[in-house]
Amino acid sequence: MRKLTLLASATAIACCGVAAYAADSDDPIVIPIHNWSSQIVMSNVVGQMYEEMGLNVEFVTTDSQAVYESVRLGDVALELEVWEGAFGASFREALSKGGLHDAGDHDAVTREDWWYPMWTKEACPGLPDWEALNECAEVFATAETGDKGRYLDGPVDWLKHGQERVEALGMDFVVVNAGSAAALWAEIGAAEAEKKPVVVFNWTPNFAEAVWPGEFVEFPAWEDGCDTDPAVGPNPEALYDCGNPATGYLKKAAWDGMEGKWPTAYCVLTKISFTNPQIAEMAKLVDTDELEPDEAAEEWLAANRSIVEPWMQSCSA
Ligand code: TMO
Repeated sequence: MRKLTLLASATAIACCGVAAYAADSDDPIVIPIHNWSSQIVMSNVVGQMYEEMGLNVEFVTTDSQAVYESVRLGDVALELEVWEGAFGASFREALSKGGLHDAGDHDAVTREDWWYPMWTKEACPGLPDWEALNECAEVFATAETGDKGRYLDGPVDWLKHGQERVEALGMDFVVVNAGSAAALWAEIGAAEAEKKPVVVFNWTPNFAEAVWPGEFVEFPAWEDGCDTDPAVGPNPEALYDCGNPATGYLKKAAWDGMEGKWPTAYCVLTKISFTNPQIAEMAKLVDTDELEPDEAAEEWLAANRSIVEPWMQSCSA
């Protein structure tokens, strides 16, 4: 009955009839939620799409690295934002163990790295070059970091290896991990009034690019193996002596059992492909407009029916 009611009320997919989704299990599709806004909103968007299709959905908050083990074991059904820079290594490791697979790329091109708001360049004109940044280390010094510069890295579970990079490249910086994404935005916001130079972890697509013009620091370019083979990168004895990929992927991942258990939901997952502006907008609805993630998802979906309906319809026949 629940499926019938929900489908009848979902005018957008009235074309497709109830039988279209009957093959999917009634068990909840468990969708993992992490600690940055676009991923939380995107997960709610897709959860709401599944609910429109009459499927049951459950959200669980999980660690953003451990989740690949959870997908592999089928404890969660999928992951909607596999960022190459932060999660490529955990994703590849889980792939090699088996149980999850690559469910396709989003259209979005991603970058995650050391970043500064543009006013920082006045104090350190050689930016964005990393060696110029290092020569300016003292302009980023705080009481906490002595004569070294402060770099505010992301929360520890994003595993950015900031400390390893500082050591591998011999930089005069102290790496401090933010407790949350919100702490990164607070650091930039607090520096803004006096145009204080700051360097923090940031990424794109994100809401921040519309609020604070800025640039990524240019480190030695990423090469495959920089995180596994010391010979890769400028320091022959160290890992992590490269920047993150400057044109990284954003993938979806699925539990191998998802297709058999929820064939329609799986089909929709493979069609989903969000763009940079769409993902930045998802983050903005929470980080700038201060909506709750489920409300942000409702608003995003209402404004983007023409994007999502074809994905749902193409899986209903
Ligand atoms: C994984 N993140 C987008 C926060 O860098």
